[in-house]
Amino acid sequence: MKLYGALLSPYVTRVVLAARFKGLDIPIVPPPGTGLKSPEYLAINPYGKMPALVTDDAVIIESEVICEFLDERFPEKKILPGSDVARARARIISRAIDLYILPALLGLLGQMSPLNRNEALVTEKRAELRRGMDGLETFIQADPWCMGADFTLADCAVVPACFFLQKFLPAFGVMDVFEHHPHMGAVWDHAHGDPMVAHLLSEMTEALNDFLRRRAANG
Ligand SMILES: N[C@@H](CCC(=O)N[C@@H](CS)C(=O)NCC(=O)O)C(=O)O
Repeated sequence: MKLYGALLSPYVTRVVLAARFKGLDIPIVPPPGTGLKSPEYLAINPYGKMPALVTDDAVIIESEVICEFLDERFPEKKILPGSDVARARARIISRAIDLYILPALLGLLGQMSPLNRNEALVTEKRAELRRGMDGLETFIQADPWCMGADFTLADCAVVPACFFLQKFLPAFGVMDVFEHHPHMGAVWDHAHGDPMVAHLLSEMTEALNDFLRRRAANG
């Protein structure tokens, strides 16, 4: 198996967390050719997005679908909880990250520089993000993980989102990112004490610093 992608994507790192939790060592490889929109990669994922998982018998795209696929194919250590209601709630959290958090956050990424910022867009995206986080807060148990004692699909989605919230919101004057969302903040704090998750967070920090260094060097 291999996973096309990079650690700077919250969608890719969702899958990496799921795979590592399950004890799967899946190499992460960059898209072939000139990148995500190369003919070679579009033949793998026609949407030209990462991640894409390639196995001996299939190509699976969409991070949440990949996580669920891995959980079914390698069921020894599950990332989906045992009861139908708990599974639905874990999926709600994961879906809410995709629908109500990451689009707003990614919308803000283009507005990082205060010099040429579209303030109306920033206000709109921040309000969208606030609504997304308010909703998510009602589903996260933070006891200590999103769904309680066990690390699940929900944490695989929430932890990378927290990483990027924490890295980018201060640029918009939000210093205490989880001030109004203590459950999300508690999961984020707990994540740092988990060796497997903490290791990925340090890899993500390294990848982000590397990206920022290269961007600065290229002007
Ligand atoms: N719904 C997709 C979203 C994947 C996605 O948007 N990935 C971004 C990287 S963070 C990407 O590949 N963007 C490139 C593009 O949209 O052109 C998933 O969950 O896998």
